[in-house]
Amino acid sequence: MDLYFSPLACSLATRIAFYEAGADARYIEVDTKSKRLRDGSDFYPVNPLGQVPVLRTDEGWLLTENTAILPYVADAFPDANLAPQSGTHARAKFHQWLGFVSTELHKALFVPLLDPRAPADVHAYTRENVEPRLAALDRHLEGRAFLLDEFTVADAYLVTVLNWARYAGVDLAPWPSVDAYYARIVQRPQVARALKEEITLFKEDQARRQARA
Ligand SMILES: N[C@@H](CCC(=O)N[C@@H](CS)C(=O)NCC(=O)O)C(=O)O
Repeated sequence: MDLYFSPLACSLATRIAFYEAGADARYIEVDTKSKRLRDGSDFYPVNPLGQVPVLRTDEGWLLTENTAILPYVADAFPDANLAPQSGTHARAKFHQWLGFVSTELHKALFVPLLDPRAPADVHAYTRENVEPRLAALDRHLEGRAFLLDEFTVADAYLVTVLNWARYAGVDLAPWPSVDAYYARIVQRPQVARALKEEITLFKEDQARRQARA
């Protein structure tokens, strides 16, 4: 499979999923600002929205949306146990948390907080929404190691999103269970490996931008 990704973007969750599964994949870097791949080719034919992640499956079809890609990867490697494979309740809870991370954290909080083009009142409004969402997450994570009973791709997505907190000026300390969860999950060997590699790629990308400026 091919993963179109951008360093430290939400596509990191799928890289973590592949690493946790011990699966081979091809990683194709996208500059989401210029909408070009590293070889200069146009990314819009791959995703008309110009967003990562995009997964090209082994059959050659393209899949977008974290909430579709992550369960797809989990289902493709069932031995890795990255999603509940049966049980209406367990599957529903899995999708509940994927939806929460995607809509309540990723899109509702971090996209506006990280976007320098967002007006100051949008930033102020968004900051008001940080507390109730992280407080709800904190209550859920109290006494738990993962979002569900075991590590799933929902955790891969959550750690990816929480990793943006420092860049968004959000201190996780007021939510001790969230803070401890993040500190713990980044130490998982495959999460640490994925993060380390993408931090290097992110820095290289920044250096290229500065050299062009
Ligand atoms: N709805 C998509 C959104 C993905 C998304 O927000 N990707 C960001 C990176 S985290 C992106 O590519 N941003 C560039 C842009 O929107 O132009 C999903 O959940 O997968």
